[in-house]
Amino acid sequence: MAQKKPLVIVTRKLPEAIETRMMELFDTRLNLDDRPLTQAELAEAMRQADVLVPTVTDRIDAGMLAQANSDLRLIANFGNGIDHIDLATARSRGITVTNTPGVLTEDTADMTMALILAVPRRLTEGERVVREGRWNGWSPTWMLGHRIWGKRLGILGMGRIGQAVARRARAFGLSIHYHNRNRVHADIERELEATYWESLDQMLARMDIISVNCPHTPATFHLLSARRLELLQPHAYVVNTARGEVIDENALTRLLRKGAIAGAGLDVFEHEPAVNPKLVEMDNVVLLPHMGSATIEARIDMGEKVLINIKTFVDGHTPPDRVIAGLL
Ligand code: 8YV
Repeated sequence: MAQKKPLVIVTRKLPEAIETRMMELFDTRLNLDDRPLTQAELAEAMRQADVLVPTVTDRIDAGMLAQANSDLRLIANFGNGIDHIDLATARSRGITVTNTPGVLTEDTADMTMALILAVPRRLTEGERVVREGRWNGWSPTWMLGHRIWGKRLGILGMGRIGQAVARRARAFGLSIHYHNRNRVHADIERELEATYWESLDQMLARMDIISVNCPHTPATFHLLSARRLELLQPHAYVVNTARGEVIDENALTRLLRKGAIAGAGLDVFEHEPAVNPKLVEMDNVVLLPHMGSATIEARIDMGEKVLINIKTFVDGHTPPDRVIAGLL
């Protein structure tokens, strides 16, 4: 007799090819109008699903996990970061969590590089001038930014994405510095001509541009605290395509306003989708709505990973992207 298909509840609209395959493989409930679930709706999904496919917009804390029915054995996250899921509680309840690493590395690194270029070269500021009809013609001393070539880039988090950023940055003449929980392999350091800083404080005080590329974990929450941000040189720029929570956003805003930091490029925010209104007022800040992995290719690859993780799990095997608490 054919086995009963597991009920998979997907919390957001996914690329159509992924949804179609999901429907073929499992008893699937989609969210076709893409409205984010309320906490009450998410709790209801936890009570019904055998497998939940959430995204970064779903907060799955201990209280939410307590709602799960006993058949919910897998949370197959659509996305790499899993800071919105209480991993320890999930594990204690016997729920496996998977993510989608590797397939959004290059796109996120591209977006990081785009911000590294956009902020010092005043890209969006110039674009606004043209669009708003405020351009009165070329001038030798107007709209001057700062050169990228020859500057020092300090990468905070030298994992897959950090390394992909470093490769791009080298082509733009930046010298690579990094701080990471663990020093990367000597071959990688050599390839990237990267300088390792065991002391984050020491690195921050010496860089021209800082790029945040580490995950948000309890250990990295406000890693760029007010005290650390104050170590930056006044001509330094900060770029973040990782997680807003890694930077104390209020402190960053305050230091940008008083000119203690030259500018920032932010794709992620501490209280997404809310953005500090003071940041919106500033010309030296480029703001993006969490689009680091927003390519159709990445989103399809992420979906494929979700499908593989679910299928291997329901077939009784360890899914390839099982997240192990404490290993992040
Ligand atoms: C995703 C991300 O779009 O994967 C991540 O960690 O930050 C994003 O690029 C999002 O998480 C999807 O859930």
